[in-house]
Amino acid sequence: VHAPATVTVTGAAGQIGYALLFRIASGQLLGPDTPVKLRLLEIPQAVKAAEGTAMELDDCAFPLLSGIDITDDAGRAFDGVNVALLVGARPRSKGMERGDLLEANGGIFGPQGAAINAGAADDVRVLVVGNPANTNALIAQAHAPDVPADRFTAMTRLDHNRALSQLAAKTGASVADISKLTIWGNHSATQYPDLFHAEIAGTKVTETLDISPGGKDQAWLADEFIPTVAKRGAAIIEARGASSAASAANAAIDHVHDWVHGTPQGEWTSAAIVSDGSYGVPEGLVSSFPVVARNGRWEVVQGLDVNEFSRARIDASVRELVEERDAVKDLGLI
Ligand code: NAX
Repeated sequence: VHAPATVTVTGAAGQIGYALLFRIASGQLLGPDTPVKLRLLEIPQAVKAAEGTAMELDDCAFPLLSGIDITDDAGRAFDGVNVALLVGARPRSKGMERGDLLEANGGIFGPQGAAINAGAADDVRVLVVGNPANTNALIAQAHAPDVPADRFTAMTRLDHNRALSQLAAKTGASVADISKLTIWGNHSATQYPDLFHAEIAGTKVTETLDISPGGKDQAWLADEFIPTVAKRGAAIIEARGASSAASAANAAIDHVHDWVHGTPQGEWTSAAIVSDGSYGVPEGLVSSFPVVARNGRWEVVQGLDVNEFSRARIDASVRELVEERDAVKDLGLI
């Protein structure tokens, strides 16, 4: 059994927090050998609700849960943190312009990045879930100059899992047999779920589905698969009357678990990480790539052939990230 790890969850009283905390405390985030100390960060008005969730966590008597602290102070929340899950964010309200949204979130993710810089453990890993996730991660990272930039990531794993599920439904395959699918770019409607390298039980999807230009399945790819994955969040809200929560929590667990324990041999996944310039994505942007985790670090899968269809879509999503970065720069948030 390892020493306890400190896991901080922001927005802990929210609906993703409610789906996430019990899974962390039961050992699904870091594995059965790592006890967990939870830190719940909330805004003052929601501290009481977080206390209620903590009472339920107590009542589960999880053997691996070695303590819960609840606070509205970022400095306390991130002191000694090993894994930081930044879930709480400022949602877009009616009539809010993009600049206002970015500014409101800059006021959250800037100070949280600074608190991570000041107090986090040397091995800290940060996953930003709160939207706009990629740019919120960029803002936090910019405020943490002493933390290696590659410790800041944003979540596109839910998009990845949604794409797996849609491809499985189309082909009748099991999700477990699908590999090498990629989400590129921003966690937004411009994201590009790429099937051109995907395999089902080791056979290229392009041998089963004719998704090449002019091919019989190209319309399905462009008009069904891609928009269904990209707009799945809106479809969930429409059906459930609330946004994705359990599936988002599940994706956060998958992301951190793979980051710490490694991705399976011969497979890859998707995560938004700080670009090193790979695939023409400007250095420093937090953009989604095909990635493997090795020795506790994300590495971009290199050498993939990017066709014209993919190039145009990757570029469009990256352009949106550049615009968001330029906007937060102009606002003085980075
Ligand atoms: P909720 O509104 O249920 O919960 C958010 C919680 O964050 C609230 O309890 C609020 O008090 C808290 N909060 C706000 N500001 C805070 C701050 N400065 N410090 C600490 N806590 C703060 O939202 P929920 O459904 O849990 O979603 C959380 C975030 O995840 C949203 O930004 C949402 O857009 C985003 N999502 C991201 C996804 C992704 O794939 N990257 C998918 C799911 C989800 O939509």
